[in-house]
Amino acid sequence: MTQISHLAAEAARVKHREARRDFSPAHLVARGVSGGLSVARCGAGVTLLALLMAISTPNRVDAALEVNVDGCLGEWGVTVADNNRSTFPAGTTNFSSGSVNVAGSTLYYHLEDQDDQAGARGYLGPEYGGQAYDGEFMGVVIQGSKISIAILTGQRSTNWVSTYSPGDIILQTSLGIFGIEVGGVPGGNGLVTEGDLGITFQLNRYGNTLGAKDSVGNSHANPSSSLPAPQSDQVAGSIWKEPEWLQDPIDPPSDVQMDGQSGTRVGLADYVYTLSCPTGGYTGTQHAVIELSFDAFETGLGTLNSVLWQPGCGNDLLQVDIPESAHAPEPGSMLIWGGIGTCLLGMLYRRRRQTIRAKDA
Ligand SMILES: [Ca+2]
Ligand SMILES: [Ca+2]
Ligand SMILES: [Ca+2]
Ligand SMILES: [Ca+2]
Repeated sequence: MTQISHLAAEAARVKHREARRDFSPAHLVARGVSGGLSVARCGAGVTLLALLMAISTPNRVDAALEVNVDGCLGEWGVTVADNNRSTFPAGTTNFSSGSVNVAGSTLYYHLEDQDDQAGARGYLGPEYGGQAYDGEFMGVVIQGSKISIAILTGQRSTNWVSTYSPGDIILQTSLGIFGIEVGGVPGGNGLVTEGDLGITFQLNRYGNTLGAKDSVGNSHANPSSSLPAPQSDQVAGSIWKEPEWLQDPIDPPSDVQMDGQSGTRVGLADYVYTLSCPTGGYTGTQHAVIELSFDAFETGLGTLNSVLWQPGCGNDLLQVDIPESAHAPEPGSMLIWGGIGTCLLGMLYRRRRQTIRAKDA
């Protein structure tokens, strides 16, 4: 082994050790967390505070896959390309959902990439619509309280207006249904980031888009005058608790767009919806990417159970279900919590004994 490769191997070992979620007292001492030694002797409140901070620091947890919200999906293990040449993370299978490990993190996914060259009659399951409506890939990564979502689709702003109507993202959680405004007015260069215009599409009974209104009240194509524009702060990337939903017009109807009139705004995601990867990579004409991150704790999300997204006409559906095990506390942190409980009981017991002794004296 040469010196350089030896150093590289050692660096890899160190990195591997760092990546492990080790909250054992010995490990905490080694890392200079002051409470480590005190676990055994159940020290003062400061010690407990240090331990609590060590446990609850999100960056310490499963942070291997680093999501960069830029419209490029390389870090997700996805290469976007036209004419059925896109590739997806190793271990995933088309027309399936589940989880795979990408760069050390668990990626929950739904992969359903239909023929990129299919016209309007192309089957998507459950309905038809071809590449313009194809929901191709959804990935979800949970790292501490940070949730990141990636969507690959044929719903792009350069489609004919009549075939463009991206729905909003639905989050099913332990504290109710949340929505994320997708935005994306028809036409233009298709680059949408957080704070850009929100939009509500109006469809006919066949699922074709008649028009839309955006969050500053402008009309696109020919929406009826009765279609309400989304309220001014329902911008792209905004997160809403318990909004009402507009349903798609095709049987069976399902919730697909926030109505733009209800719910409580609880946050703004780091967000992009784009036709190309600006830092090199995809510059084709068949796909668009939605990529976002937000903090579940700050938005009061509770436990995330499922993420759903579909075009406004509901003819294709991406759905990722998050298993309960994704939210289970780490065995290491359970040990610490158990230790803290024992310490607190011990402290109470000692205090009581001291009180009794003081009385006896
Ligand atoms: Ca990215
Ligand atoms: Ca496709
Ligand atoms: Ca699909
Ligand atoms: Ca919307």
